[in-house]
Amino acid sequence: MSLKLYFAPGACSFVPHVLLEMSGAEFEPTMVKLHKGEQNSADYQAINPRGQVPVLVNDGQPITQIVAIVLYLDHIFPQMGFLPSEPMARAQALSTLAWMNNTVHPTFTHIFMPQKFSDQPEVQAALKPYNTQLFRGMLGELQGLVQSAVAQGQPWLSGERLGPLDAYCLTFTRWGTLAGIPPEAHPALWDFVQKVAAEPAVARVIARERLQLNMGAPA
Ligand SMILES: N[C@@H](CCC(=O)N[C@@H](CS)C(=O)NCC(=O)O)C(=O)O
Repeated sequence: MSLKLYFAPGACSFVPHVLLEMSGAEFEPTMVKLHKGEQNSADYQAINPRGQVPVLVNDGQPITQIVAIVLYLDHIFPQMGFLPSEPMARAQALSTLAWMNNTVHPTFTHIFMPQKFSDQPEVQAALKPYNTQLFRGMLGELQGLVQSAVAQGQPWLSGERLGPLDAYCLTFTRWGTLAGIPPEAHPALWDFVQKVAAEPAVARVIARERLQLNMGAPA
């Protein structure tokens, strides 16, 4: 096994980055500078023609898309319990992961990269505030998931083990601060994210990616 992860600091690639770090396996974290357009270079497009992170490469074979990468990591590191094994709990965790990836994540993309959705400046300008409101509502939904996990005595979103939902939750909350949604808007979510960030493997990834959790606060 030879694992390599293409990631960008603070991007959604944080999710597989955390899982790989938790696994204790050797892997090569390889940074892609999205702000410099490295994802559009011929070399990177040969790895992922869609020009996005994350890409996990194992023994020279690339896997794109967070959902596929998470399922693969869950399969090759079964001892980690990244996803629950009980069928209903597993389906619920995958349902939340799919929602995060196909709804919450693209909503933020409308705020951060509106040029991907319209070539008209006035439409782009309108997309930002509208999607910020939607994203704020989704952070509220995430806070509801955190609160119901706590009410059920679950330490993490999918049960007893820290996993992809928790890492994605941290990423979205951090992105929210970048979009002007302060931590105080969702105090229970913010408390939870701090707990996720304090886990040793997560803390190592935060340090490697040099992340500040609250992007609205002075550095
Ligand atoms: N559905 C994709 C989303 C990947 C994605 O949106 N990646 C962003 C970073 S969070 C990216 O690489 N953006 C660079 C670009 O689109 O130019 C996945 O699950 O991997």
